[in-house]
Amino acid sequence: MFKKILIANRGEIALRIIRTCREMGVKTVAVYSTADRDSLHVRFADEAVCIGPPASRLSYLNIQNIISAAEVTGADAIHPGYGFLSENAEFSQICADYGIKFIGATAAQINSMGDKATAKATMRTAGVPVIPGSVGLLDSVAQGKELAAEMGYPVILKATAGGGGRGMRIVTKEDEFEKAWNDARQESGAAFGNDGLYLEKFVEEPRHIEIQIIGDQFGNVSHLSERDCSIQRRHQKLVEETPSPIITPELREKMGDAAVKGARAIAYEGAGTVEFLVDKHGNFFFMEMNTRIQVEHPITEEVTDFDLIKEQIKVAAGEPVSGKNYTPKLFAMECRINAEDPGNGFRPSPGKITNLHFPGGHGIRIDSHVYSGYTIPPNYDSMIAKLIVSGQSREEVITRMKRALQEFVIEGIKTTIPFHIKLMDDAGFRSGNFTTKFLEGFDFSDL
Ligand code: MV4
Repeated sequence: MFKKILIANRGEIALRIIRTCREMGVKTVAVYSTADRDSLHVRFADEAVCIGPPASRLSYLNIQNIISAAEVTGADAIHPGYGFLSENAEFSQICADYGIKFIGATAAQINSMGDKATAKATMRTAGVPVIPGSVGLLDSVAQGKELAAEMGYPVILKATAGGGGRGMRIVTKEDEFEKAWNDARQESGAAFGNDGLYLEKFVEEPRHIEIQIIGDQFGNVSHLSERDCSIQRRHQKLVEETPSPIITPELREKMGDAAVKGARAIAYEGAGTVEFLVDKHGNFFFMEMNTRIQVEHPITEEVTDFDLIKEQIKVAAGEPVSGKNYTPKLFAMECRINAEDPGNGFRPSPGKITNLHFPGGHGIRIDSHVYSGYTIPPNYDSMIAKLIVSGQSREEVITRMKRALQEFVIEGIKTTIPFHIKLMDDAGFRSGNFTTKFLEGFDFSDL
């Protein structure tokens, strides 16, 4: 087992990792920017090293400074959390070159899933259902149009370097194809330095359902069932839940097997997520694979009683996974509490928290790094807490979530709490019958 893990992250996930390290008897090193001097991850880690000024590029993305911090403190592993360097192949490789274990995917695995057209081709070859479309990148507008005519409109052009909706264009008829092609190429070239595009049949009103997997160094892969992440606004997830209201035990087994098959095909090591779109007929298609621990991992932990960070650390240290799969024993839901004003286009609302009270009681978990008197810096992600609720049924979870949201006090800044309270009362949400378009029709004006 590792003696000392450096956590190359901040905020709630840095704290989350420190907590598990403590339980495992592993020492921790926090790194922090000058904007985060007063953060809890700095206080709760065994050691802390300042790695630069507030701008992420100069601190949490500064590979040299982070490697130096690991060398100076004698850390034998680095946990990257999510975001920042968690899916950076170069960083994974540099850690390996320095003899520091990167608690995450190898550079080869990150690269193979980071290029979306390649990822899709890999999954297709492995026998995982993929969305009908081009095999690999498109060579020309003409080829794209020909394929689109064959499949029938609407279709969607996607950037191979994309993800999270950037460089993506829906095309509803042939007249629009060329402009969409040019726009998507331009946007992805500017954003990613890679303008490769691939084409898919557009799946209308899908659900976004992902399977949590974990693989070890011996080729074993287990899955831990699904998370339903259909409640998103502009590709930002706001609520996640498990089990999915639309997943039957049969579909769970099929999607779980597909995810495991895909992960085995790349000898995947560590925690990962295989994202699927599920259409209204219950057909599912591979979309992307995330080679990191995700924000919403706690809902899976609550329903499977499995500490995913602990398992990540164990497999990185060379321990095997069981190879058996886990099905939900409970229901769980997470509301992301962001320092944003939901009544004003979710505009960021950084600043000082003048008064804070966390809800409590049975079935409540809060993963957060904030405290009363804490100032949220404007430089980073606006998520300040995750309210994770578990219970015996979806109805119980929603009732408990609403109660917890009403008990939550955060003063001095705007938060997404009023949005979540309204959502918990929404008949469409409560029915469980919604798609990724759900929030497009939501009235935020009275929040
Ligand atoms: C799609 C799609 C429909 N059909 N692909 C959005 C982000 C990126 N990861 C892929 N996305 C989508 N791909 C096909 N062939 C619809 C979306 C999509 C979406 C997916 C999941 C959750 C929310 C979404 C919101 C808009 C579009």
